[in-house]
Amino acid sequence: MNKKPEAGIIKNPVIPGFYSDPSLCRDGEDYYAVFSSFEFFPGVPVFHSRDLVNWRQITYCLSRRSQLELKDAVTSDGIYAPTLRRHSGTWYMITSNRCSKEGNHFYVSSPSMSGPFSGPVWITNPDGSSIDGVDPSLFFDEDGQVYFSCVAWDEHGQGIGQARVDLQSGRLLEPLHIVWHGTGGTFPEGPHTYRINGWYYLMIAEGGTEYGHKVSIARSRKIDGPYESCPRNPILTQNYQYVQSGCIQGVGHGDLFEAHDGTWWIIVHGFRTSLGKLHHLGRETMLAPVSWDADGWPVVSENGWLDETIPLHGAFSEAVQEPVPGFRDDFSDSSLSLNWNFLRNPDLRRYHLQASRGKGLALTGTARFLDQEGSPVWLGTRQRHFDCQVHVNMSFSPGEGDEAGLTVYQTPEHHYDIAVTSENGKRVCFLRKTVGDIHWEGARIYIPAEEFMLHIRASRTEYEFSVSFSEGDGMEAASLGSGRTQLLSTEAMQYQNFTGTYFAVYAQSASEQPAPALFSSFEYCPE
Ligand code: 6LW
Repeated sequence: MNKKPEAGIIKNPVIPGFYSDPSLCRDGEDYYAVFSSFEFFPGVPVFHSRDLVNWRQITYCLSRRSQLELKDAVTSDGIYAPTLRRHSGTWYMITSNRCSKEGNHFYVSSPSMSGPFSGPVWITNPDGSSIDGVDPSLFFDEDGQVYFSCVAWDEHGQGIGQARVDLQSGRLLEPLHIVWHGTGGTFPEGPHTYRINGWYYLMIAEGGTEYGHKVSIARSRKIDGPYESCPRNPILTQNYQYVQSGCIQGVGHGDLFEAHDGTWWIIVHGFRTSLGKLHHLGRETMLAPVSWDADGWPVVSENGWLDETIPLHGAFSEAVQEPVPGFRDDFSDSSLSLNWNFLRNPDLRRYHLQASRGKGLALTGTARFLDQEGSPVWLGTRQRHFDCQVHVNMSFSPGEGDEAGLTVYQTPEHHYDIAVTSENGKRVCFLRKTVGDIHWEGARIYIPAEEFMLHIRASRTEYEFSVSFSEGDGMEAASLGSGRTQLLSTEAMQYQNFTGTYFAVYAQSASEQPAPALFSSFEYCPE
């Protein structure tokens, strides 16, 4: 049970679930934040808040295929680390599409954060060639110059590249040159430049996005440096030697900002461990207060740590952080709510909203299976709470080779599915677990009813799967088995994994004429 929220407290994460690489920009008392979205579509979710602790999604920056081509995105490819900035009444969101053939870094813009955002403007070298690296950022200087920065390399290794850019054309006005290599931690990345009290501050992430991730900062009187490292670097990190289940780890990649009341804050990502050193919900967004020491260096949370509970202050001291709610969808709207994502660019002919008497979602499977990349017929929502339940109402009369159901999905190699299919002419349901190259299938349960419900109950350590249907005058319920959260954790993956678990409905079929599966409702309930 959720306890009654207390006023004046930040409970981290402020944006739970897979919302990583946060960047924040303010317009008066309105705060907007954007996040990485990798191979999921639409891309770059936008959240809004007026009190820093209650955040609600308002749109996506990238909602058209012409802005976001993900055809060639492998797992954890696609859209990396965005930066959000506002200049002369226009919002700019700059990011990288790691799998695009058109370029790498690009920005989209809009006069309103509700969008729609423009088509992509690709950032290029002065000779028009594409710029490698990740984590692009924009900085609008007081003299009207605009600076682009991102991860770059020179003979000393990885560092932060910077160059003036002509925003209209996206062309750099000079070659990218490294202005800081960081403090010596691995992977200096995630740069953001700020002009504060006559200094240029360059804040970066270091240490890699895992245990030992950190935030470091340097400053210079001149934008091109030389940059002097803060003597207290890193200004934020967790001590990973003392990992306890549930504690926050991997803190880094942030954005610093001054609130409308003159208080300072940092937004970063980190993750909550489920069991020992394991996390499966992805990197989540955290908030911490910032003060300035006598030498003009920022101090995060007084101790350079990110605590789970931190007092709010300034204009926010009375704010009450409400628990993140669940949702129920009966798919009766003509468009999908912001809760939903596709895997890469969907073939919308396979998804029918309002499919039965103005409600329900009908999915028609293809031969693209969940174990493959590409775009399986899949509609997912992020798991945002360790303890939660998912209930799906479904009707399905599968032919041989047709399958549909509900999955807890991390990657093509790591997912647990409740599969409904036809075997020997009978509708059956079973649990399938895919973990790396291990495939396990549970006992078949015969489902006599055309309409039935699939259920997942999640805890920190376990997912439990079951099916229920009406039988005669009563309800039958059968357990299908359980799966460990551990084996869907980022740490269990063979390849780099930047995302978090989703709950998704799906359909797949080996048949030429697949039968559609109707999902009449989907419910996500935090416990
Ligand atoms: C991103 C990098 C990082 O490009 O992870 O934690 C990478 N930081 O800055 C993917 O999110």
